[in-house]
Amino acid sequence: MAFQLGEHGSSIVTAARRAFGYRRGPAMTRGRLITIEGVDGAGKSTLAAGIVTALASRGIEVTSLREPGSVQTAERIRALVKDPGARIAARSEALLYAAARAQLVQEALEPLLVRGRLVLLDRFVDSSLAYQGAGRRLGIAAVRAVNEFATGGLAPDRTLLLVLDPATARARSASRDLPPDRLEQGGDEFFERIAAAYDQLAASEPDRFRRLDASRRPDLVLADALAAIDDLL
Ligand code: ATM
Repeated sequence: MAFQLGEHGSSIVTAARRAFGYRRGPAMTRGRLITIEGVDGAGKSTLAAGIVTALASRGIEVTSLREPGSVQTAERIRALVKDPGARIAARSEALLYAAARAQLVQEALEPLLVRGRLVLLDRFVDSSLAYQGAGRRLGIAAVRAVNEFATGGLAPDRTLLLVLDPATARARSASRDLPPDRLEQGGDEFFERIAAAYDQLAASEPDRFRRLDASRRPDLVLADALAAIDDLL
């Protein structure tokens, strides 16, 4: 999953910014950014892999990335935020996710989008709004402001929200046979607040979000996901 771009990546963005005078990603990007969101255990990784395979069979190339991570600095932050032994305050946690995101935007997302690539991203700003804004009770507006700074305003063209009740999602995660990471140690109410926040975010931006019922078979979820991004391909 690790993804690296050379130093030239950011200079392409800088040159494009100079030429077109843009500040925000979506205003001039030629590529497409599709994000996948949902509580842990909802099937995001399975869906991402399914989309990549399905599009490849149609000759459509897609770059698949994940958050936090995908570039070296962000992968290091990932290891820290997931470490069950780390003592991290809620505000520090929000800033660490935002720092990982800022690095990913500058080092990978902007250069890819400027080059016209289709990018599939497992989690983005909405994860911070749901997990830190609602789950950790930092407030959606405050976390949104931090992320606006981190991303320069880059927003997804489409967001696929995998909807699954938190209890079922937690049961699925537990069956993975891995020890719970630091985030997964949150209680039931933490995950209920996250799921409710995702619902509210989706309702507030119906053009960007597509809700997918993740309680169904993976092939049915995949079929819906492909239909939900078809207009962007
Ligand atoms: P996964 O890649 O396994 O989804 O792990 C990332 C964890 O970080 C996930 N934890 N759980 N449960 C969700 C959490 N997370 C945030 O809390 N905020 C964020 O902004 C992002 C990107 C992830």
